[in-house]
Amino acid sequence: MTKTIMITGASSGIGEACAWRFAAEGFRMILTGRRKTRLEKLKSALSEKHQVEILPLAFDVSSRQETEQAIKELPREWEKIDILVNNAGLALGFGGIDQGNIDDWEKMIDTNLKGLLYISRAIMPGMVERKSGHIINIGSIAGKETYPGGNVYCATKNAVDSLTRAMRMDLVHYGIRVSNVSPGATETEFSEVRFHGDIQKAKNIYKGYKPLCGDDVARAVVFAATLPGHVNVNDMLIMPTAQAAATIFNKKGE
Ligand code: NDP
Ligand code: 8X3
Repeated sequence: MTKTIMITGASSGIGEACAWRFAAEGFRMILTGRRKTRLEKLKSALSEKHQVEILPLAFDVSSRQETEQAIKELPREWEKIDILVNNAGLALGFGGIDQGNIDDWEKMIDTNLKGLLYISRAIMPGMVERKSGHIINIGSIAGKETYPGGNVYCATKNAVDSLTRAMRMDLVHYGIRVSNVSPGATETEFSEVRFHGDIQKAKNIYKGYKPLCGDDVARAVVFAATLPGHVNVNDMLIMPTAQAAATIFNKKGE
């Protein structure tokens, strides 16, 4: 039977790349994000190329009320979600913690941490009831290593790492798989968002080396999702070849 996947944050970057890869594999997909027009456009483009059913669903994962309502109001034929990719997330700011913007902190915590929890809490009971399912959390190198200026973003991704392990322990009894896919530098809209729309600053992050692209990460996510049911990818850290650690790059291409 065709599996149903929900990808949060599918309106750009890694989430959108996952949508293309999963569409090519024939999955039915619920694609979420706040930007409804983007999701509608993606649905049209995907349906034109691949004969798959797609439900675009616009809501803000950082709002508990919006998230609970969106899941509660899913049409009956979309209620059974086999795979959840918790991808929606963002970094805001890249400076010293003593000067940190508290609104930015709250947005990162509300989205990357609380948002992931809200959506998972709404989806997990169905998986438990069916005794099957797969949750794939998108972590980050920032969850493995803390780097200067990364402070609160790193803390949220550390929390994703920790929650992935916690979910695996609590859900193992129901045959549910839980994976963490943690990318290094990936060129998406991520840095543009982090620098509050400063495109030049964002471009500089990826200068002098070849970063990952969304599709590089999507391949890893699809790999984890399509392994036989008795195999679980616990943790996958994927980096550009030119990146050895959070702040160590080979920028000889500069
Ligand atoms: P993008 O900015 O390109 O994509 C982020 C996605 O998250 C968008 O689709 C955005 O949709 C969605 N999103 C953000 N906030 C919310 C919200 N409150 N509610 C619903 N959706 C939201 O960045 P990436 O693709 O790079 O980021 C995807 C994930 O990968 C994030 O969790 C990020 O932390 C992680 N990551 C990124 C890396 C990188 O270097 N790029 C490396 C490691 C991890 P919309 O704006 O429409 O709501
Ligand atoms: C995004 C990668 O290194 O900018 O999670 O934190 S990094």
